[in-house]
Amino acid sequence: MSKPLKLEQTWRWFGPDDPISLQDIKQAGAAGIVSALHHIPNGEVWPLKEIEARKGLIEKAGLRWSVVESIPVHEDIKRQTGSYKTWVENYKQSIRNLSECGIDTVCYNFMPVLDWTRTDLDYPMPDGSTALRFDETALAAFDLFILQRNGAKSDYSSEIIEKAEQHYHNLNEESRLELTQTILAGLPGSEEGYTLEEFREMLNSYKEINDQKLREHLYDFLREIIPAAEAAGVRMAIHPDDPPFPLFGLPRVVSTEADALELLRAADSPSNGITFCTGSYGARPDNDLPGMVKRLGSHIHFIHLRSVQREEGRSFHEANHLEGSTDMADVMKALIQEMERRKREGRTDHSIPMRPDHGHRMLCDFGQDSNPGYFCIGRLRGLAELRGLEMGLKA
Ligand code: DNO
Repeated sequence: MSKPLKLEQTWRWFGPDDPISLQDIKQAGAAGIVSALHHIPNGEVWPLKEIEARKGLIEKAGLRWSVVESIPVHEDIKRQTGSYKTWVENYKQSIRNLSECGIDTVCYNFMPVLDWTRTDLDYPMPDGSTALRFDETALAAFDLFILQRNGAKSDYSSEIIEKAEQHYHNLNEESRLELTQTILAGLPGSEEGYTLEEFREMLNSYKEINDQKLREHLYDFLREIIPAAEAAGVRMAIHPDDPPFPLFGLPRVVSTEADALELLRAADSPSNGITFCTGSYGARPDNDLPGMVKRLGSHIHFIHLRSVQREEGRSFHEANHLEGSTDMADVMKALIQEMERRKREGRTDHSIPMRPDHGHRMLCDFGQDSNPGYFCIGRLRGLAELRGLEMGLKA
């Protein structure tokens, strides 16, 4: 029997240490799990035994391990330094091992040094919930006056520098430390955290790598792993840069529709795909989200649905899933059309896995320890709204 034509509702589970249990996730109505072996060091092969153990836990709860998010890409691969060739071979082996266990979708990213970046993890919303926020002034204050990065000044306008200086002076010691921790300690899912000194060293190691070089390194990586993924029947889904513009003078190469197109062309294969993250792409007003679904749709292997409210300049905060700057109904319509198209073409992957990405901290989330952005009630609300939106649009 063919699968019903609807997005596969999934939920990110950080593994046995996640304060939100698989039983909780079942009650949220998700059927698929998005998970990763966070304990395996970056670069190492994911052993079959470990994959099977995680899969066993998920299946025992009556759920399915739908997507791996993520197999991290070692910094050596992004810089083409050190043992990067070994890490690439290991990456291919991890893909094959996942395939052997029946797991066929893998999310990853190619952001140098930091995975996603925010400056505030508890930004108060008018209804009493809190949101994640990226404030470009706070980021510049950190860069210019806490990190004191060489050459940072040339990356900002004089207006931002002035505002950042003011911002910095208004912060007490504790708030400066908190800002530093928020940016450097590593948000959930990012496997690395740094001290200020380590961070300076990491930035320094990218001194010679400009946008063009990082692109070449990404495309070289794709030309290696995509054929291996195709042979194993695994779909790779690259996550966009979050936020989708350069930070700390580092190059960014997965921020726009043009970037996505270019990387898809670099290794022409059905296995070369994208994670369509409406929150990350949506932080740029020049990314036309429904249009991207129409044009890149056949390569969308995984979907993160959330909406950001764009503020002045490059700042934004995360809105409720159906609010903010993204017209989620338009995005959903385009996704439904993409699923219908796949079905007509006889593709078996028409139920594209989707997860509600992030969510406000609300209600009893305040009494519970959890990963920033990954609270239970906020995501439960998001998933419920998105599920209703999809059903309503199909009615
Ligand atoms: C943040 C996540 C990212 C994502 C990675 C994918 O909430 O969307 O950490 O998992 O960038 O590799």
